[in-house]
Amino acid sequence: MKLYYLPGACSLAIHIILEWIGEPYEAEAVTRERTKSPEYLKLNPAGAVPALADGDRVYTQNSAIQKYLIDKYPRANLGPDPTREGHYELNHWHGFLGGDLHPGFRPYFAPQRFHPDESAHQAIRAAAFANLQRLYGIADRHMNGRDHVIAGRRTVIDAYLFTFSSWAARAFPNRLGDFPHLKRFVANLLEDPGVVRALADEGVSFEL
Ligand SMILES: N[C@@H](CCC(=O)N[C@@H](CS)C(=O)NCC(=O)O)C(=O)O
Repeated sequence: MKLYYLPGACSLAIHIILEWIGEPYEAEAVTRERTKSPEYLKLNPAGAVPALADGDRVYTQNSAIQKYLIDKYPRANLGPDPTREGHYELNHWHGFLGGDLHPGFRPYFAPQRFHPDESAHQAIRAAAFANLQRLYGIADRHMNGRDHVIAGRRTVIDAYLFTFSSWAARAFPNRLGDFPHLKRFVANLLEDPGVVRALADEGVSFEL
């Protein structure tokens, strides 16, 4: 099994999950340029990470890879509670993190993709920042009094929320200072051996 990742990108979630599973795997760093090469586009036509090659198949899309790993390694117990409510919670957080929060960063990191005129970029970034603050506020209130996002134990969603929280810690002027519950959650995971290994492997570090 081989993970293709960009250091510190959303693929970090899969890297952490593979560490938590504890089975042998390879992880190969790619550059943004390489994700657009003909060779890589055969792996993932969307030209993005994460991509996970397993046997003769390649799995893409973060939430789909997470579900694949939950099913492939049931003993790692990284899935939701096996109830209707548990599956709802998993889908809810995949939607919130993958559908709301992740795309919320695009205008913040790359305003030039939204307007060619440089004079518009500051306003685009400010609007994106306000939206991200709102979304992190929702996640922060959810983490009040919780050590894990769902199920009262470690699941794939912890790795996913950790990954996007690391982006806030690295990119926001006040890091995670406005989000005390998220900050505690991230601080706890920074002590987790699997998280430590995945971050070190990717050469990523950040302060809270
Ligand atoms: N919907 C995809 C999004 C993947 C995605 O946007 N990956 C980013 C890194 S976080 C990427 O590879 N970007 C390449 C680029 O922007 O050129 C998923 O959830 O896996």
